[in-house]
Amino acid sequence: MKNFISSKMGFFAIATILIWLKSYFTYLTEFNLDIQNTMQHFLLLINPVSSALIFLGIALFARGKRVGIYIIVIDVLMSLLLYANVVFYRFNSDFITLPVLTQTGNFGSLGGSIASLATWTDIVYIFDIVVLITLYMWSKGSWSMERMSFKKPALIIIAGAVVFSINLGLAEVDRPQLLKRTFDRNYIVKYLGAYNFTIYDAIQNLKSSTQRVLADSSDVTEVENYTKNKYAEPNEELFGVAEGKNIIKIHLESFQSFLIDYELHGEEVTPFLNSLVNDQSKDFTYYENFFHQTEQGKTADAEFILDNSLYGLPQGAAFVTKAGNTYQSLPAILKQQQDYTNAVFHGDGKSFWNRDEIYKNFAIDHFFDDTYYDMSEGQVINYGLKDKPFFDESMPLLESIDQPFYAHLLTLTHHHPYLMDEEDTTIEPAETGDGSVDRYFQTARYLDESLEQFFADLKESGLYEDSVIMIYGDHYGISDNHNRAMAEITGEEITPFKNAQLQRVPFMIKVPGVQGKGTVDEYAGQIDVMPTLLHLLGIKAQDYIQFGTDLFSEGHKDFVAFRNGDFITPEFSMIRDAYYDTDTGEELEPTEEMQEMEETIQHELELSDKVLQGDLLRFYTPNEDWEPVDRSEYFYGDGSSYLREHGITREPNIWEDDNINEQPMEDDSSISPSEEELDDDNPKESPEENIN
Ligand code: GP9
Ligand code: MN
Repeated sequence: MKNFISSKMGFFAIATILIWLKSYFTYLTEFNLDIQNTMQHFLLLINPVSSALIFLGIALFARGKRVGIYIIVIDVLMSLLLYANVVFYRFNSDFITLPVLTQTGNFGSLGGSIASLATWTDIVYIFDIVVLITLYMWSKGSWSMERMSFKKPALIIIAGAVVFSINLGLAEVDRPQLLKRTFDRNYIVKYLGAYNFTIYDAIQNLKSSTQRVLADSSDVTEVENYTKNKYAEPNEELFGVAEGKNIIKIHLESFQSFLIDYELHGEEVTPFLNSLVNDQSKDFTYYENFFHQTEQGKTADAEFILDNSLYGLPQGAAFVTKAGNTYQSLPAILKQQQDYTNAVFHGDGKSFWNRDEIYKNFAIDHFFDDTYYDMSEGQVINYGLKDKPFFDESMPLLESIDQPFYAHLLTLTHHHPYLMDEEDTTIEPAETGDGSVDRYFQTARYLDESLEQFFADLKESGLYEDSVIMIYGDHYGISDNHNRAMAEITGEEITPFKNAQLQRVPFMIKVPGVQGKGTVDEYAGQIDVMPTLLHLLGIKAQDYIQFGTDLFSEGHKDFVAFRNGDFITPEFSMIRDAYYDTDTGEELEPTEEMQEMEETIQHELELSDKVLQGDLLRFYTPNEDWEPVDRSEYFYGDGSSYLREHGITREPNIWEDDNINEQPMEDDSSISPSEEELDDDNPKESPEENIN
C-alpha cells in the first residue's frame, strides 16, 4: 500500500480521487442543481470522474518526475475553474461561459461585488492541492526517471472516455436532447459536470463564430415570415399619438415588482412609485404582469431587448459578443424617421458592458457617462454615481440636447450588494438576517426618493407634461440563492414556480394626452416594448424584425418567454420542465396546447438567436427609406468639454474611468455591511437546501 501511494500511479490515483470528491461536494453545497431522482444524483456523483481521468491522465505521458508537476498544475487549473464557477454562481445562480469571461474585464456582471462573494472558508478549495504538493515532495524521490509505458496513460484516457460515454448515455435517457436544447446551463452541469460544461461551451462558441460566416441572405426569410406573422396591428386610437414627443425612459436597477406596494415595518418601501401606480388621476398605465427576459447579460440584456425587440443570447451578453453586428434599433429608427436625438445617461465608466461600442451601432448620439458627472467622494457608492446626484445632474444635460429626444437614464445605486451611506438611508433594513435581502429595501427606497426628486425637476422644467415617460425594471435583484430570506419576505416557500413569478419587474408608461389605465393585468415582457413605442409614434413596427408585439394592441401576444425556454402565459406556465396553472401554481399534466406553446417558444428563441449568430440584419432592408447605421458617425468624448460648451458647472471629476467598478465597496460607507453580512451570497447553511 505504502509503495502504491508513493508511486506515480498512486499519486495519480490520489489526485483523481481528491478532485473528484472536491467537485462532488462543491456540486452539493454550492450549486442549486435541482436533483430530482436517484439517477440524477448518481450522475452528479460520477461526472467528475471522466474529466479527472482524462485531464490528469494527460500528465502521465510526461517523462520522469515531471508527471507529478503536471498533475499538480492540471489539478490547480481544474480547481481554479471550479472555484471561479462557485464565486460566479453565488451571485448569478449560473455558470461561467467563455463570453462572460472575455467581456468587460469585470467578470461579467460581478464587478465590485466579487469580494463579497468569497469567504475565508473557501480556503478548503486549496486543501487537495496542499495535500498533493506535500505528497509529491515526500514520494518523488522514489519515482523512476523513465517515461512510463505509453499504454498506461492511453488506457486511463480511454477509461475516462468510456466513463464519459456511459455518463452521457444515462444523461440522455433521463433528459433527452440534453446537448441539443442548450438553454439551461444548470442541466449540463448537473448531468455532465462543471469541466465538461466548459468544453461544451467552448465548442458552442466556436460554432457560433462559424455561423456568421456561413449565414447568407436567404436565412433572414424564415425569421421575417415568423415575425410578420406574429405582428399585432396597432390600436387605432393610439397609433401615432406620441409622434414627435420626447421620450424619457427610466431604468430601475435590479427592481422587482414585489417591491411595489410592499410594506416593511408598517411603511411603504417605495411610496413614490406606488403613487404612480395607484394615482387616481391615472397618468400612468402599470403592467403588473410584466417580466424581465434577461440572462447572463443582466442590465445589458435588458437594454438590448428593449431597444431591439430581439432576445439576448443564451450565453454571455450580446452587447459584448455581438457588438459588431448590424442592428435596426429603436433609436436608429426614431432618428431616421422623426429626427430624434438619442441619449443615454449613466454614472459609470463608458466601457462597462461594452456600451461605448454597441451604442454606436444603435445610433446613440450622446452617451453621458461618468465623465459628465461629479464623481467625487460622497457622490459615489458601489458601481458608480448615486441615483440622487445622478438625476440631479442629468437635468441640465437633458435640457442641453435637441428635441425631440429619446433619453435613457440608467440608475445604479440599487445594485447588489445594495450598499448605502448612512445619511442616505430612510428606512430600516429588513430583518431576515440575509444582508443582501435586508439592504435591498433600503436602496429601493433611495431609488424611489431619487425618482420623486427627478419627477419634480421634470415638472419644473416643463418637460414632464409633454413627454412620454416610461419606467422599467431590468432584472431580478435577489437571486434564488436567497430563497430562505425571500420566503420570509413573501410569506411563501420559494419553489421554482414561485421564483418564476418573482421575475416580474415593473413596467409603466405615461403618454401625453392619453388617460392612463392604472394597473392592467396583461402578460407581457421586455421584448414587447419596442413595437409599443413605434406604434405610439406612428411607425409601423411590421417593417422591422421584432419578436415582441405592441402592448396596447388588441392582438398583443401574451405569452412570455424566458431565455432558458421556460415560459408563462396567463393560463399555464412551464418552469424547469414542469407545467403549472399560472393562477394557482398547481402542477398540471401537459396538454397538447402546452406542448405546442413550448415548441413555439423554443422556435422563437432559436430564430432570435439565428438573427444574432448569423448577423442576419445585415441582409435585411426594412423599407425603401432605410439607411444602415454608420457607426463611424458616432463618437463619445470626454464630458469636460461638453460641460464647458454648455455652461454646465461640475466639481472636477477625480475618478478615472476604469476605477469605478474596482472601488472597494466599503469605501466611505459608514454603514458598510460586515464581512459576515456580505457573505450572504454564499452557499446556504445545509447541503440539502442546495439540492432541493
Ligand atoms: C453597470 C450597471 C450594472 O454599468 O449597468 O449592470 P448589471 O450588473 O446590473 O448587469
Ligand atoms: Mn442591472
